[in-house]
Amino acid sequence: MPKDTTNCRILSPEYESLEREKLESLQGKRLHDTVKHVYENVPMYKERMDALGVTPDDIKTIDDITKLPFTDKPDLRDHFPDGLFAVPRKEIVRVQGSSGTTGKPIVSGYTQNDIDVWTEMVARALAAAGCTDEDTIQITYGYGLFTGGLGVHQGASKLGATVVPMSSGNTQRQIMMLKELGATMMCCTPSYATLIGETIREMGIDPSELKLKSGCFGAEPWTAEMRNNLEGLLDFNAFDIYGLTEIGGPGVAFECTEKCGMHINEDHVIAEIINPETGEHMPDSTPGELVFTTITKTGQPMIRYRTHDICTITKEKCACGRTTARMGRITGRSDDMIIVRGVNVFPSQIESVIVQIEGVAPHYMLVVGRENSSDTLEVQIELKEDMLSDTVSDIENLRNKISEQIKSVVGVSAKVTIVPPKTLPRFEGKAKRVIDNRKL
Ligand code: DLL
Repeated sequence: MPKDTTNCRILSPEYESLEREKLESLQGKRLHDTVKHVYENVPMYKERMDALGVTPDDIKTIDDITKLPFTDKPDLRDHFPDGLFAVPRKEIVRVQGSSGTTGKPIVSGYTQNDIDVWTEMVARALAAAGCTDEDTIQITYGYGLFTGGLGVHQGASKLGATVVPMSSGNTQRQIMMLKELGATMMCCTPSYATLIGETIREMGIDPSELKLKSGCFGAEPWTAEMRNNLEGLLDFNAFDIYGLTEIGGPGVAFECTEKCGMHINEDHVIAEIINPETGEHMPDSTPGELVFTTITKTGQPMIRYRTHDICTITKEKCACGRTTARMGRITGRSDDMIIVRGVNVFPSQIESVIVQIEGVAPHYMLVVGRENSSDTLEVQIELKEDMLSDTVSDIENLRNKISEQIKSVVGVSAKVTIVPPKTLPRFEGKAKRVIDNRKL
């Protein structure tokens, strides 16, 4: 552990260190209340529960959760934008979002209660990383619909820290502010933190000239090696933080100083690990798909929401004193989503762009890589045979058009490469349209 961790603390021991039996009984009660709330207010849940012959009164303990139907990203898309709101629109005080599967964003509506719950979850994560009112925290997650910037901002403000709301980008300026304002904490994606660390070294700045002691990094998968590298670059403590828009944003789970898994805020969510093929529960510490049910949200509660993130969960007590279950690093996805520079990208979004463009065939391949600690995305697309006679400038125009459309629909810039007809692989079974060379 490279830096002082004396301020790292358990913010709400009454929940974070609650005896498991009491915690699970609290979860059961909150689950019942949430199920009753969505049954009475969200037609989709009522229809699905009626179809299964389940009523809110059948849900009394956490073990009853398996009686409930799963939800998934397409449900959010099909009910976009507010079909899953469980309260009148006037009670929704915020909407946050992330990219969906076909260009429509995934949005989540928050009541003031939901913002307070989320703020508490992030505050616990930051407190576990040592944040107090003595700290200055530079927030380099994007602000906007993405939950990273505002989410961490709220949590840091609750702890009374001095917030520097930089948002992402402009690395030189980030570094200048880190130095001048003397931030003791920094929060962003791990790949951007690495880029900042490398740039600092290239500029000849010694990390001891900065005051950084720790940071919470997440929104994309990273490895133990990436953490070691980052901690070495900036001589500080790098903690993992996990979350997703649908469940609340960052802070759903977070690391403590033991750095052996992320504590799930179980008084606010119930986590399950299922076999993605059968939907059945997997034993403790066995990898499977993570599923969340929110049990304190009122605006847009989610019941058995399939994250498609693959990881393990253990309920063994942690040496830090918290009793909450811990999830391991995300090791993969049970769908084809990839995260490029912090943006969730689905091959189907790119496909939806390609099929609308004349001159190219609906065959494509996404190649993801990493250069200078930043993700790269190349989209290879086949030219149609009847376009072969076109001039170089026609093809260049086509390439630019596709590139612009991808940027506007998906939200990331990609290098578009037009390849000759019939050169990309064809698939007999499930198409494999992503080559990820990042070795995450
Ligand atoms: O990425 C929320 C967030 C912001 C988390 C800032 C942490 C820090 P979405 O844009 O909805 O929300 O993307 C959620 O990102 O299902 C995972 O696949 C991935 N993800 C998030 N945190 C981690 C992490 C935010 N620590 C999706 N490790 C999730 C690995 C992560 N993957």
